[in-house]
Amino acid sequence: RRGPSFEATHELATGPVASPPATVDGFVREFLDQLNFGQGVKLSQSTINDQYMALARTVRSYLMASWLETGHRRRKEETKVVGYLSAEYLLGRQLGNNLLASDLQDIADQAMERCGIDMAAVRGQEVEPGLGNGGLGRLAACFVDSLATMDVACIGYGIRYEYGIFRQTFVDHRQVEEPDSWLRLGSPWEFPHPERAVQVGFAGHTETYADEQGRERTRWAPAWQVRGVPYHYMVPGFRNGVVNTLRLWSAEANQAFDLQTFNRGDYAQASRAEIFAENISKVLYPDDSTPQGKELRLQQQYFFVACSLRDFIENTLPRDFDLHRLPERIIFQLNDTHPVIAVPELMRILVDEKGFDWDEAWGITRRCFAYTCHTLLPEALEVWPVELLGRLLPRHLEIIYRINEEFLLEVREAFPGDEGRIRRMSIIAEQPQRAVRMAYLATVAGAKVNGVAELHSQLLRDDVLPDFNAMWPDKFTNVTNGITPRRFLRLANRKLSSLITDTIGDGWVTDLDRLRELEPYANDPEFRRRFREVKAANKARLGDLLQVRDGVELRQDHLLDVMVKRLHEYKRQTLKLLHVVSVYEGVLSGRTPVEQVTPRTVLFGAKAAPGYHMAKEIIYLINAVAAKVNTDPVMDGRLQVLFPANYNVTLAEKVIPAADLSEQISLAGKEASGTGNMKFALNGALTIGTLDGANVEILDLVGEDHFFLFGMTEPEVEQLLQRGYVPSAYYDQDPVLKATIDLIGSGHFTGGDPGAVSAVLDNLLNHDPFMALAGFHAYLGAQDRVERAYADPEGWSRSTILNVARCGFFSSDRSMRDYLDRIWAPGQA
Ligand code: TH1
Repeated sequence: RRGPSFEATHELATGPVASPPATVDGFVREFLDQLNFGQGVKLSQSTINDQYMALARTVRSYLMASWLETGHRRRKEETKVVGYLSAEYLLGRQLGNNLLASDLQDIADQAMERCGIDMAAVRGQEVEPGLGNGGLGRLAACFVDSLATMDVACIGYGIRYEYGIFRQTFVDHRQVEEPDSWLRLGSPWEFPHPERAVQVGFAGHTETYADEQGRERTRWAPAWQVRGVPYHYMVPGFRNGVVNTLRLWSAEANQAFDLQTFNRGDYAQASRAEIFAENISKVLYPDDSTPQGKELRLQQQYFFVACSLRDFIENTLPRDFDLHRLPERIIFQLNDTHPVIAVPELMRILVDEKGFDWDEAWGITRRCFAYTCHTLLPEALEVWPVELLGRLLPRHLEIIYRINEEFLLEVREAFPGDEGRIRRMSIIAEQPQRAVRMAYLATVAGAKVNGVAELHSQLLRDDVLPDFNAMWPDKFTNVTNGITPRRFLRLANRKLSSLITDTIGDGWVTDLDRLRELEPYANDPEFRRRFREVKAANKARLGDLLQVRDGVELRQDHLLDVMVKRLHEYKRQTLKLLHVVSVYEGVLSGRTPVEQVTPRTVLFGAKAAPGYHMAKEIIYLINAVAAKVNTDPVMDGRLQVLFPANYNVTLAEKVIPAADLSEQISLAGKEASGTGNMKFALNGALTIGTLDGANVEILDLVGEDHFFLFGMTEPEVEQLLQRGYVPSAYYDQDPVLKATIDLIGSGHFTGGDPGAVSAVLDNLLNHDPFMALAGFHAYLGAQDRVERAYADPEGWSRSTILNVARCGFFSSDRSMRDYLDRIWAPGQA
């Protein structure tokens, strides 16, 4: 039914593989084939899930020719490949993106209509693969999208978690986590390749022996092994015939179960090995920016990295490839420290398995890796106790020791007699326990080290790795993060996309700097009116969704003020909440006449790491405040707080295009970059924000008349810390702050129980590590400026248009160009 068979076509592989015709007829035929022969049902009996599965497989079959062609071309090309190593990929739904990339949106809509199928319901059937926590995982997904669109050879390597980020619900205002069984109804986008499985060893011991030439060699005898099975995902470029590959590894037992034990009747024991092995890729650790040193997490890290290196060296490079030339063919980009164990793994492969000299192997390894650091929080820099690493990966620990020894010799040579520096720079920390500092290992091994925004890269040089910067200043560079305009503008905001395309053409989708051409239209009243119409339509769409999804009403006449991101103290959701309560308290106490309150809906979205107690208390408090404020007649409905549960990529795509105000209010020096900030600005929201992360660059580009800046600079934060920060002093001196906190402390929001909020309030008044109280006054001032600006719709529209026009820089295509120029192919690009 497909013409030439797959095998025959693939073998010939001289021209394009036949795709189904890109017409409504062709699409309907392929879809019905998939429904009948793939899913095994007739249209009349099919469920929504059948229809979703068949539609997904239909879209797949349109992309298949390009995928095969791209793979074939890459094998011939002999170019350098980017091996993106990331423990997280927060992909979001695939159907819409793949329809967009293959330009089949309209055809699919018409085809489904012809089949009498509700396309919106079918789209709603997809469970997004939530294989990441937040910004770091989403960044990886944006990067692979951009590389495909730019036709750069890239393999994304990661873990196929059976359970992604937990599903959040609220019970009595508190977060409850439920497992995310995203694979339950089938996963039509993945291609398992058990024939490409690789073995990964763990634990055991090392031994030395003499090879044929009498050289002393080391080998590792692992105590146990698991099988890594790759699952391939298509990463289509935007309408360019390119489809790259994301290769995610799933852990399986080598032997399903022990038949003898099973026959003896000990069923639990018989399947123990299987369960043990499969645990490795069972679930994503739900911690964002604060790793916890759990053994299973190290197993996950080594597992996917060992699979990936093996896969690239043995199965992707041509047979008999001379590994001396490895750096010509691969650059492994380390997405934070999670994959850094790849460094000793490559050394082990080269030295122990391939018989390379140490120096030779090290010369190669240092050119095969580059390291991206995504944080500044000291508690977020991964360290692995020597005891644990030595037990799980004994050979890797030996290799790390030797890397460290030779590195410290280098330091001694560069800075003779400076023993303090040597202790500071050692890859092995001695206190509080002996542990491997993964960021240092990555910095020593990496050809380049980059931060993710200008400010962050500077602080990385000055505060986190100053000794390394002194030694190798040229190693350090910046690449400011970006977001893919395909998903976050073209797909998520079709109305704004059409308006932009009607005005300046559609080149912006792959060349986002072209948005500059919108600047003159900021002065065009008709364009501004259409821009406002788009925002209103997006708000209505979000209202419809929230009605169905959460049973809440989104007031269409309100300023929509949005704070969506992981729940973290440094991001300061509490500061936003203090603002909300202060508005309410003002009315309650009679200080503010209610008619003077700008009608506003504050929308939060945030998951807390399940073990992060304070974050969960803050979630409780937000929900408690919402319940009161939303229903207290004194507010006359002018202040609403919404907190839809389970914020994820799918919800983001609806929330962001509807937002008026974007909250980016972390304490300066704490948010490495942020990427939500970019998504909002590009969708026509104005930012209220601090001089932190990429906010600094957004402000530079849009100009301070179109950005609500407030708060301390990073050096001012440091100075205040030096002087001694006393949060209670702000409480004592600012009557509005005092009244706000007292209202919370009175139990007003918690059924008269002050104890229910004491953890959050005690922390604020006595510690406040992220200086929410110090920021309160300036933040309220900035919110006043927001309200004055919002009262002038023409001025507001003008600013939002200028935000869109001036933020083309934040395309992840630009980030990828910067990686190519500064890290992956300097001098070549
Ligand atoms: C985030 C940063 O917090 C954020 O500022 C940045 O925009 C994003 O990465 C992308 O660069 C991080 N996420 C994690 C997650 C883990 C560990 C460290 C970080 S930093 C698990």
